[in-house]
Amino acid sequence: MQDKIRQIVAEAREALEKADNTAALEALRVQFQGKKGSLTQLLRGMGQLSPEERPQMGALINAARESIGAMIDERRGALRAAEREMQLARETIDVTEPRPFPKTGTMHPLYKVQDEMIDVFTGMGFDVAEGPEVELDTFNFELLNLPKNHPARDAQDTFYIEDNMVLRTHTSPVQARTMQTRKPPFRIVCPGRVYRADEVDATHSPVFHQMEGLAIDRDVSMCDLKGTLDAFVKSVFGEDMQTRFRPSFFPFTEPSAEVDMSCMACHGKGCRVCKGTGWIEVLGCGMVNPKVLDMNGIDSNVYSGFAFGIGLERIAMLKYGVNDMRLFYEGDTRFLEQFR
Ligand code: 2U9
Repeated sequence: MQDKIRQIVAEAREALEKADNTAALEALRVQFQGKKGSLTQLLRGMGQLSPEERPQMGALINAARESIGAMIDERRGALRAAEREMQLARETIDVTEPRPFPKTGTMHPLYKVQDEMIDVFTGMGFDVAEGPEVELDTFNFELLNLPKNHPARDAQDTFYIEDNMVLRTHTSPVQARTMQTRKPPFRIVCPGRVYRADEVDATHSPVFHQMEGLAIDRDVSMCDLKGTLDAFVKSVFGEDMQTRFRPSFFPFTEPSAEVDMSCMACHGKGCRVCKGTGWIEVLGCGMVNPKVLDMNGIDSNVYSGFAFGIGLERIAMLKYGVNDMRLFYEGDTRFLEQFR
């Protein structure tokens, strides 16, 4: 029987060395230590031994059982460590491995221009003011000296929401609202989206962007207007730019003017871009019509002001040499990437 016990322990040692995963190990534990296992069988056979031999054999079987148990524990420890090692190796991530950078968005050219213009005007003491895109007829037209039968109010140009409510056709209502809420002196620029019922082409869109400005104080003159807009053109297009002011007409300003700058393509010599004139039109402006001041609660006997309107698309097209406005709205990344 002693030989049998030694043989079982030797078999167990050999089998355990071959067990290469914890499931195989569990099967061996059952085989050697379970209720039907080889050592249990030996214990059961002890009845055939003499009473003197029994305690000695019992002790030997228990010692064998303990030694197999210790071997199983040791092997389990080793297998678990190996399995953990493999798992760690499998799940390891090399955080230093170089990856292609994910594509990031870019600042849209229109908003780059808008930001730059805001910087220029805030640098000259202007605040930024905003207002609703859905606007009352009163603020969009009436208070800007655009009475009911004025051609600019034509249904062809204006998106009506209700009888007395429109999508603003310019950002001028923001200035009208500001005149009614702020006490002069003040200087504001009003950037934002505006809407006109235009067909889409290279220079028109039913939604476009403007930045209008308004400065109100005592003794504001055409000189202040010219100096401000000349500085704006020089900041955005270059210090060597010249400006000229041509008489024009707007209902909300009197006198009114359109501002040209020297053609950036030919520096005033005359080319295709400026149709041979050497000048490019950039914006409109004027002294605020006294009627408009009074309608909006500012005493035209005490205060005067200048105003201007700039189309952002036009500035961005001239600045970046874009010849079709639709490129700004199509979201083609090949176009947009160029402004990174
Ligand atoms: C108030 C008083 C005066 C705003 C002005 C213009 C001239 C102008 C155009 C430029 C290109 C519109 O986007 S565009 O087509 N605008 O020429 N805008 S003066 O004058 C105001 C506004 C509000 C209360």
